[in-house]
Amino acid sequence: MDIQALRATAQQLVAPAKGILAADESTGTMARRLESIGAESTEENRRDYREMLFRTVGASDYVSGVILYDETIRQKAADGTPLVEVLQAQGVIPGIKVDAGLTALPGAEGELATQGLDGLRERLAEYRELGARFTKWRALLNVGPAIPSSYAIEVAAHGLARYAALAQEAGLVPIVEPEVLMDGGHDVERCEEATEALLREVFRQLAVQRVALDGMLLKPNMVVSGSSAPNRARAQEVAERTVALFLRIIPPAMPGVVFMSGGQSDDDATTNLQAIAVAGAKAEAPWQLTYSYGRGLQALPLATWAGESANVKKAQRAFLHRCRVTSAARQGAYEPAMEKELAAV
Ligand code: 5MM
Repeated sequence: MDIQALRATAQQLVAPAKGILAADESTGTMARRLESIGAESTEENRRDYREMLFRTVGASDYVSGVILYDETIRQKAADGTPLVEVLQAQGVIPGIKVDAGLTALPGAEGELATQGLDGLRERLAEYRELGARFTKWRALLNVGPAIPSSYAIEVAAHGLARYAALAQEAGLVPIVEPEVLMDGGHDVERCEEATEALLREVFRQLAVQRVALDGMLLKPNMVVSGSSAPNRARAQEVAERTVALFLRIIPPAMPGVVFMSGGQSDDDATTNLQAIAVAGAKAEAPWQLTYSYGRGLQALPLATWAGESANVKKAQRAFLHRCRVTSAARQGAYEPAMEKELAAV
């Protein structure tokens, strides 16, 4: 394992002012996204939409890497250039989602497990050939009155560490994504409790399976209230709980935490990241705190594009705007007044 190379890539991905674009929606998820704007989910439409994002001039000032899906890493832009090369030409690092989605966890009602370990070593080698330099695997825990169970937590952490060890062996930086799902009416304490249990087990398994923490990144949820909770925690509380929890658990050797937006609105994802950046700086957090947003960066450009080629420029301005404000938040420099900038372009 070339740990120097892994460390260099991990550090590049969390470079100052930058973060990651998650564009790794599987075909089913992408179909739902396209349906939401009245567009058909054809291979060409999926390509056109992602090409629009990847060719946004200036976005590479804020986006260090893009997580791709299997279809996208093999796709060519309309002019025949591989999409991977479109990214590389701008100094953006291509990454790839390598889990194969979720399935029911046997014997655990309402709980899920991630699939995709079979044949992973071979798939990783192929993705490296195709240009990927980092990877992502997502484990998901639902929150309910009696869940997550310690069984689901162990299975999730074990899979994440198995994947991470294989990714490092293949020369790819693993992004380890343990998600406590925001869906539900649970309060912020419950999210914190589940996130703590999950992260503790994840770092235990990473150690057992000999993953080099300095050559990986963590993609967690923020500590937030459930999406239908009656009194949702505000940004200040989200930030204080998230940073304090991470300081208790995450070793300083790891270069960065790249948050998901995790179903928050793009406004909330920005405001909470801003508060986290401020709290992290105050606590002298030893890792970079930045973004690996899917919906948090894409909601506005997707709606603006609406499946029409005539809207490409406008949608690119919307994407660039979300990249700018999210980067500002990551630096603790976001102000709500920045939202007016979009109307001015
Ligand atoms: C949790 O979702 C990840 C981050 O995106 P958000 O910022 O929108 O939460 C994202 O990378 C996610 O893992 C993929 O989009 C999931 O795709 P599939 O289709 O596999 O669920």
